[in-house]
Order: sequence, then structure tokens, then C-alpha cells
Amino acid sequence: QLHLKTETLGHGFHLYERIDSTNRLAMEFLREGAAEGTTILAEQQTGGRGSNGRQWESLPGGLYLSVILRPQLKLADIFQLTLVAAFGVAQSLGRLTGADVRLKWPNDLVIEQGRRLAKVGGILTETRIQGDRLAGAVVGIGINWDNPVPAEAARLKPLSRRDLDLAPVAAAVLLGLEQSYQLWHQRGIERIVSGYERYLVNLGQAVEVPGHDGQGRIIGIDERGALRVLFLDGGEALVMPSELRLGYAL
Ligand code: BTX
Repeated sequence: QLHLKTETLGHGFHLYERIDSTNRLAMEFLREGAAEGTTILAEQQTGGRGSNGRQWESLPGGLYLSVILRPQLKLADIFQLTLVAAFGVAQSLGRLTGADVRLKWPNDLVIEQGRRLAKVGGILTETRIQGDRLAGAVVGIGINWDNPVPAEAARLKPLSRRDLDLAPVAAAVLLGLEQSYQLWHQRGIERIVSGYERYLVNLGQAVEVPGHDGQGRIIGIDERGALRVLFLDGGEALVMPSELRLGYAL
């Protein structure tokens, strides 16, 4: 029983004890015409997907869910969905647990542990494109709650001021995603960008950017989700996620 507080997300709800990947199944549902808000939740995944063909370890005790969204969006702006989701999920988990959940650009949920970032979750957005338009998208959310995690990752439950099982965590995450999605429709991407930047752990970090001399500093993101890097000579670079991977050391 989820006790949803959402208007749309999670109302078409499919629960699996064990599945390969909630994102894979949600993409199938999307193709078959499932409505916006349709949600798939699994207690365990055997083939959890990360970005770029990476894997997401998904043992029991974690939160693994995928939500179908059907926004009106130009193809060039698809990455906005990941920003919307990351901001909404980080905010909701922070409010729910009291833990200082932050975002590592572009799609990681992290907490600071000393001089290192430990990953507590991730977002994977997949899209279905028909011709030159977006037919729909699946936002996949994985949260390490009480599951065994890989080395250098972390679980959120031990950091939470409240002793919660997965159902209220799922309900909070869906509400956070919905509120961010609504904020985006009502106030635009500028509002999402500034919200995302409030959680961005990489602000001020020194980085080297391929094709640029010397180090620059991260000053934020732009409306496509590109990282904004400022160099000493006043020049600015916009870096897409495919061009740079940020590490876990602070
Ligand atoms: P990512 O590409 O940023 O992260 C994947 C990388 O993170 C892996 O290569 C590994 O190094 C590390 N990793 C793997 N499992 C975990 C874990 N449980 N905790 C911390 N680090 C890990 C992030 O991709 C996006 C993940 C989305 C997962 C959700 S779960 C529900 C939905 N269904 C699905 O198949 N994927 C999404």
C-alpha cells in the first residue's frame, strides 16, 4: 500500500517482486501506449540499467522504480527531464530523511562522506522518439535504501532520522518528481535549473575540460543540462555529460 499523495504519478501502478529492469518494461509499456504517470516498481532487479550501458546493482531493500512521462518537448531539450527528476528526487529525499542528499552532475544522488562522495542513487531517463518528436519518456530512479551496495556507495536508511520502510520512500519520491514536473510546466526550466544548482555538489570544483587550456571552475548548469565552466581568462565553456565525467573525490 503506497498511500500516494500525487495527482497523476503512480496511479497506474505495477509492482514486481523481481524483474530484469523496470526501465526496460516501462519502455515496453510506453510503446504500447501507457498513460502518463504509469509507474513500475520492483523489489529487486536482475538487469538494472545505469547510463551508457552501465549496470545498476539492485538487490532487495532498495527502491527501483520507473515512471512514464509524456511531455511536449523538443528533441534538443530532452535532457531537461533528467534535471527535473534529479531536482525533485533530491529535494524529496532530503525532506523525508533529513539527510544532506546532493546532486553530482549530471544524474547521481550522493552524500558527502569526508572528502569523498558516496552514491546513494541515480536517475536514468530513456526516450522514445518518433520522426522528429518525442513520443514519450521513462524516468528511472534507483535509491540505495537498505540494500547491500557496491564499495564506496552508501545506503540512505541508516542516515535517515525516521525509520521508514520502502513504501513511504516510494510515495515521497513520486511526489517529489511530480512537484518538480509541475513546477517545470508552470515556471519553466529556469526554475528547475536554479533548484538543481542548490543541490549541486560540484559548484566551485576545479576541472579540466578537453579542448581548453588550464583549469576552470564549475559555476552551474545551463538549460540543456550542460555544465558551465569558467576559466581564469574570463572564457566560459559548456560541457555536455558525454564530454566529461566528474569523479567522486572532493
Ligand atoms: P550511472 O551510469 O550513473 O551509474 C552506474 C554506475 O554506478 C555503475 O557502473 C557502478 O559503478 C555504480 N553502481 C552500480 N550499482 C550501484 C548502486 N546500487 N549504488 C551505487 N552505485 C552503483 C545511474 O547510472 C542511473 C541508475 C538508474 C537505476 C534505476 S533503478 C530503476 C530503473 N530501472 C533500471 O533498470 N534503471 C533505473
